[in-house]
Amino acid sequence: KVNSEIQTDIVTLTRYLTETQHSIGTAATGDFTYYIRRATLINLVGLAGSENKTGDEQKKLDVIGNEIFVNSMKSSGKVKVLVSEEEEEALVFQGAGKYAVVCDPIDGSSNLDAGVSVGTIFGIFRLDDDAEGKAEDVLLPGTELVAAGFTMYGASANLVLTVKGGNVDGFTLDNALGEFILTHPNMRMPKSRSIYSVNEGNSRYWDDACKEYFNTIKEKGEKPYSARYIGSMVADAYRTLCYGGIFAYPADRKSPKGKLRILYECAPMAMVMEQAGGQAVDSNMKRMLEVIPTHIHDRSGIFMGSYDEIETVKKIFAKYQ
Ligand code: AHM
Ligand code: MG
Repeated sequence: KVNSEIQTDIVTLTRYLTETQHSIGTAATGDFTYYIRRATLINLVGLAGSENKTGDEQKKLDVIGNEIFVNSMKSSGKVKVLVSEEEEEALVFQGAGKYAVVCDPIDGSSNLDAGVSVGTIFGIFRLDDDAEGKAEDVLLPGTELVAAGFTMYGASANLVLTVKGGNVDGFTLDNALGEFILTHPNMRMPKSRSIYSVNEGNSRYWDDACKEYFNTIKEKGEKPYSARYIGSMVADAYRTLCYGGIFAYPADRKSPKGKLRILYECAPMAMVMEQAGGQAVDSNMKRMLEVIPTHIHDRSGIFMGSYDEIETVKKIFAKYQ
């Protein structure tokens, strides 16, 4: 007798990418598929390995994580331009690569010593065929991303991935198999949920619109919101994706441009949020995916999360504009 409880039709990341590639249609070359598989897996393995061997301070792990990411992108032969949070300049690789990759190799690294979840954020642009390969090639709005996502190395290793025009799908690493398994297909964010996530220690620097919004959700609703702030964007974003609510890192008087980086923190997360049914805007209430950086490491304020919650933010900010 076959036990119907046992899942026999497992979708691994490899299978998923092969199948998605078909559905993308004739424009798909397979290059992108190859890139993701390499990037996520190799980076993850490298991260775990180096942590065990060195047990070293967070700075070192940042550097190691970055080197692993850079080397895997370089050796793929598919990437022409790479922007990493850890590299001052954009890296340009020789060869026939058609893609530009933007990444934060270990986001949330200031939390590493405390065992808090960290992760890798990434976005992928397809370059024009005649692109020379320079930093300016990636000064693009997030609407140009062909794919984006992030990993989170926590109680389990999770990978969230979205391809332009597609769903947001969640995978969990099966350590025994060494494969990411599709465990959260078509992740949809609840339209609203009473959870807010912001570094409230900065509230004295906030502008009046920002103060009013957070006061409103704490003081004026039927019941107060729950506060949840991990201080590691991948973890706060993952929770927001699963449960709903809002995550914000507003621009303020101390950081007039915000803290988080447009290319490899804000834009990829905004793409994930939107494709899961949520929204993401900057501190001027402009759609985050339409913000164009003028420099690869430019920052922005960001508000992202459940659709209705961002509508409320916009309404309150409109009074002050
Ligand atoms: P990092 O890329 O140097 O790790 O900085 C980004 C992190 C995010 O993960 C997190 O949302 C934010 O910085 C937390 O900042 P703060 O400590 O100011 O609240
Ligand atoms: Mg970061």
